[in-house]
Amino acid sequence: MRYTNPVVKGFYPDPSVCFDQSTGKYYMVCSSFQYFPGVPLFESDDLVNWEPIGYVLSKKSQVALADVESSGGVFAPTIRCHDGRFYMVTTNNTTRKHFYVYTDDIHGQWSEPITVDQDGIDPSLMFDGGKTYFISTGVDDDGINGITQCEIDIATGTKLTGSKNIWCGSGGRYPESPHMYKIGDWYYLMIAEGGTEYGHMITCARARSPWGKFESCPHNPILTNRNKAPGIIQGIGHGDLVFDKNGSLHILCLGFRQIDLWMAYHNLGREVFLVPAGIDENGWLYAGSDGICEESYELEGDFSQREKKLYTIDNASAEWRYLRHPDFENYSVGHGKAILRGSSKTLDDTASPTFIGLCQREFCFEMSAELNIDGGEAGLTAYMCESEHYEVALRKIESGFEAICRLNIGGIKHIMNSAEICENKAKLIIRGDNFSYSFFVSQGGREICLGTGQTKYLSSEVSGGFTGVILAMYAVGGNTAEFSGFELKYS
Ligand code: 6LW
Repeated sequence: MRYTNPVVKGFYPDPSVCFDQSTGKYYMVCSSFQYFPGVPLFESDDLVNWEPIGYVLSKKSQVALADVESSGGVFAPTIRCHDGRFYMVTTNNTTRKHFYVYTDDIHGQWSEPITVDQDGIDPSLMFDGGKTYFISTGVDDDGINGITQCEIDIATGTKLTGSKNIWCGSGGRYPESPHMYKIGDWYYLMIAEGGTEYGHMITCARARSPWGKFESCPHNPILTNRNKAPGIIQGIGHGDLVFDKNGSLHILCLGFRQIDLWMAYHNLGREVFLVPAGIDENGWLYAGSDGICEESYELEGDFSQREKKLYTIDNASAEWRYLRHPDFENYSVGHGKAILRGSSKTLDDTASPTFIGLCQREFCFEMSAELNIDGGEAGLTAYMCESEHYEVALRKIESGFEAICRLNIGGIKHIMNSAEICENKAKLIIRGDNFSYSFFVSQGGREICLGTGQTKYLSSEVSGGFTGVILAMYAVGGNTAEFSGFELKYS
């Protein structure tokens, strides 16, 4: 069958994948930064259709997120399956600590974190010959910056060796995202270089031992879209290698989609791409179409690519996102309703305002809900981070209630329009396409457009950082907001 990239759309960066021999299923994790729960987890039968099955770090004790900066917190994870146990290893970049958790039931709870004392980010594990290798970026014991490795006791996280540099990459900046694989007699080290922007790439080296000496692949980078122009798909890099059930190799990697061919902005975050890979007659890894990730590929198997087109309160539970450490007393979500109690925290704060949302997965969408408030402010937001977000909201004013459209760009706030409404309830709507978000209020079947904001100002190019837009319901002030009939629809 033919599939289309990205295979997982929206803000799901830094994919890592493993195959569970015992069930024939693939599992994937992604990074999650300041959002809770941490590390989204997906299951797949075919590498193309990925079902969200929840989050790895679902307890606050597993991840320190209080007051973390946007794009701080949980960086790139790795998932591995070994001896019937799943491991997820990641870095909390705010506390600068690597840690891993494990479970014997992928659909159940994961352990409390076990930390490993090594510098850097992007940790990975390789199990080989009864040993566990812990590989990350960072500075080694001799002060060398690059890809660093130690051996650990997987039961305790204790280091059994020092940390030693094993490769500095092929010469690109930011050698990161290392994963090591033993295939035949070779140890392949696959990393990303160039930074997670337009110059991103995947490079590779190989050695006869996990400690090297690693020899750089003569045709590095093995995968990059840095010279593909014009092209919507950019930033291809940070990937993990996986054998499918037919023995073919693939890379699941991140990339992003520009809002338009000639507009180098992306607001959906970094997404997941599936790229065919292989090993050539000289024993080197290759990937994509002459090293480029295209939009569509053939994959052996008789299945179709499915996409969820409608999210409601009752079918989104595996995907809700909260900011940092939410106070769940402020949320009652289910049976078609989200009842939110606002606090003093606003969308402008590096805190946990009352906020519950979903990744924006596609440029074109409509999100709507009937909102009933008894004071304060509540509404729908397209949220990139605390300094870049747009919202349509109802709020209490002296004479009653009003609907507003507010844009926040670089901390500059502007109310595009306001409309006094005769009751404390109305339907709020956000419609998006590649270029703009438009904000509507509807009462008695009469819809008014309150304003429009350009998508490019909610892009990573403007706001910086590593996240993508979350479409959310929120409430501010010590009052109750009842959202009913919430729908997020993709065309
Ligand atoms: C991640 C690094 C990267 O840790 O971006 O794209 C960083 N690659 O490997 C944050 O996602």
